[in-house]
Amino acid sequence: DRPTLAVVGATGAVGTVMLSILSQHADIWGEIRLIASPRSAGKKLTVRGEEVEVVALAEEAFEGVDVAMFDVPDEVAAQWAPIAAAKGTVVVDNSAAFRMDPDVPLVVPEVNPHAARVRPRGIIANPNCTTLSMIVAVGALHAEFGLRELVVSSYQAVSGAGLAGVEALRAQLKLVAGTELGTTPGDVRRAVGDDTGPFPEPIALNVVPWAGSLMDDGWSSEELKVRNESRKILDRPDLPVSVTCVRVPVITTHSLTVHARFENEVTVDRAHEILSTAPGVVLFDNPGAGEFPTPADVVGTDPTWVGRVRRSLDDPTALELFVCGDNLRKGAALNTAQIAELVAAELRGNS
Ligand code: 2RA
Repeated sequence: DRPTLAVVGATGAVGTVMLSILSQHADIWGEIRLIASPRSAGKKLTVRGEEVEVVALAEEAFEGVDVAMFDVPDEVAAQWAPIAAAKGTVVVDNSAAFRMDPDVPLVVPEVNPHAARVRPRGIIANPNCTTLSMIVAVGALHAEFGLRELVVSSYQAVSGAGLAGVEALRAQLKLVAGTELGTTPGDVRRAVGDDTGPFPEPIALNVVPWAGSLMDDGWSSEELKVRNESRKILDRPDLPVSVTCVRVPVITTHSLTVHARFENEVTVDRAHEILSTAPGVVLFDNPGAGEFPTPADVVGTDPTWVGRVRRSLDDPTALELFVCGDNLRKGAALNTAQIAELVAAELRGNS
């Protein structure tokens, strides 16, 4: 008997990618049940080439469900994941509600698959898309060289802020297209108007050094997530991690620059060997030929792409990298699906 899967939040930006991934992956699921807010109940969505009617989020919706993938706001996950888990469903949750709970593993199948088996609350958390866009590459280097410190800057796509982020960029691009804007202070802001969508500043023709909400001492919630989640996934609770998160006018695919310092001296040749053989990583690093990853080419693909690998000029134990990952695929839906597939394999093994 193949396990039953539920997709909770099937109609959102990540949910849509989730359904296409489920249609592309080996068909390991029996029933796939689609669950969303009562507002979306009754809608029909296509998965595995079949139309499936969305049912409303309710306790009964989890009846007979073996694994449920959640992509809903934090407060909805905080309320409903324990309800599903109490019914015996293993929940794979893509919100921030449980990521730092010591009784909830935070899993990236290429880095710490073993952690998925120990889940006292019946919940497994999926990391934030910014952490996920770099951690597969960083994890592979850590396994060989042993990390001592990470310094990271992100260049985050607007779809990280959901469909509202995509709509805001598209609307703003229309307002500035074909103009000479971007040459005097405030001209872009005046053209875009006061409604900048989910971003605190215009995002067209601009970069915005902010993602998430304000935390202590000027840090953003997104920056603290990348720090805390990287430490948990790599099982290095004291790892020094410093992060600056920046939003850029890209629809989908987060990029990051990474300064990674290791225990001993490193070489670019060895880093290239590791990255070119690590599962889930593509090394694309030949700047002389103009070859490095950019969101325009990476969007829609599964792997973490790495380029611009250099040894730090002033520190032979450190590497500089440029990393790109599709924030809706590996950054969200794909990693969630991979975790669900790990659980399915485990349930099959136990039955
Ligand atoms: C963002 N990482 O890009 C966030 C979404 N989880 O805004």
